[in-house]
Amino acid sequence: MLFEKLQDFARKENIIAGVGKSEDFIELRESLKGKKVPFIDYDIDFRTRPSLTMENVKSIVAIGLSYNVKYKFIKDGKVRGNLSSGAIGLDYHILIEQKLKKLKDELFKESECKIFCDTGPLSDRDVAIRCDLGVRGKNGSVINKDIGGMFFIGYMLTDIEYEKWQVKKREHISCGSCSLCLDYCPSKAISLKGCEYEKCISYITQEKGVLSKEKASLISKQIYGCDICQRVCPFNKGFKFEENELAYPDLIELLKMTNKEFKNVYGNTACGWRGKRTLQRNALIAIGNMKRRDCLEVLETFSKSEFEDLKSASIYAIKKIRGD
Ligand code: B12
Ligand code: SF4
Ligand code: SF4
Repeated sequence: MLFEKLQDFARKENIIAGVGKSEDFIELRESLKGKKVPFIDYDIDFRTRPSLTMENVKSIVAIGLSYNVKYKFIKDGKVRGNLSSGAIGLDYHILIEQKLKKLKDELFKESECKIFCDTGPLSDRDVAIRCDLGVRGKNGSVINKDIGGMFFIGYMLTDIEYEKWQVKKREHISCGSCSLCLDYCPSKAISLKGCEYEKCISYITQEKGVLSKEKASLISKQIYGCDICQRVCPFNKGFKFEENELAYPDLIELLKMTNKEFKNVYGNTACGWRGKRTLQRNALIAIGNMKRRDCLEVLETFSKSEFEDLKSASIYAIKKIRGD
């Protein structure tokens, strides 16, 4: 009954939802040993033992929120970069938290729950797989038969006994002999062993500081994130098509933004947290990679910047345009 109510809620809210046991993720311990994971500070025990985060946890509820939208390119002569689809619109951390809070209020108000998305201790993908949302694809993403792999994951540790849910398992698909994501990843960051984050364009666009020439060249005109291994996936062909100017940000405008203007435009998106400087560094590099000679004046100004990352990115861009 409870599980049916959860599925009704999911349909109404346009998400997918599932439930899993809260036992330790023993299988994850080996693969996390000695592995550095960016943006995550928890130790292996916290990452694999839900009971360390919530003492009386009895089951986990996970949800998936699709961001499979393709944005129409704007041809207006402006110098435009690319943002990952997941970075457009209201930050998914906020959206997922809203959904999970609503779910708790509607279905199990009296229960004890702890809500997480992205920044929590457990591995969200492993939680999602445990909760039967999907299976791991070769691009690393959890892939669901109905909505593909372009969805964000959130979860809730609860004190509801797993047996009480009366879970019904869903059907899954698998990659089979497909290897499109491995073939198309520009930096060969993914392999059958997983993702080497230092090589991943998504990570490079978020990494702070001066980027090497090789990394700068790899990011092409990406300002934040990378969708390539998702876009080529046959399971993600059911995208929506929409218009949103922020999907292809005007790079000159981004470079001229004050802190206040940046906060207004990017503050509530999933890429705002990395700060103006990192996105501006990527914008300078993207201008160079697009060889936009008409932007040399702006690049010259930034080449005198007091910030090493912006200075180095503009010098890279100038050299790229001049063919040095
Ligand atoms: C750090 C991080 C990153 C880093 C490192 C990515 C990585 N692969 O670890 C960077 C910045 C590169 C990144 C990029 C992206 N991320 Co990210 N990221 C995270 C974060 C915060 C932690 C991930 C983590 O713990 N990694 C370490 C270990 C556990 O993961 P792993 O490398 O996959 O290790 C496993 C594999 O090796 C696996 N394995 C075993 N056998 C096999 C076999 C095969 C075939 C494969 C492929 C793997 C495999 O075993 C290991 C343990 O499970 C999570 C949120 C969270 N708190 O969990 C989001 C998260 C994984 N990211 C997410 C997203 C959407 C992305 C991007 C698509 C964003 C973008 N468009 O730019 C890209 C995709 C890159 C990719 N191909 O994975 C989503 C994934 C949603 C989904 N449906 O799967 C998450 C869950 C955030 C969320 N809450 O929605 N991310
Ligand atoms: S996000 Fe981009 S760089 Fe990272 S693994 Fe996928 S295709 Fe490769
Ligand atoms: S592109 Fe092919 S191999 Fe990669 S995740 Fe999708 S189905 Fe699997």
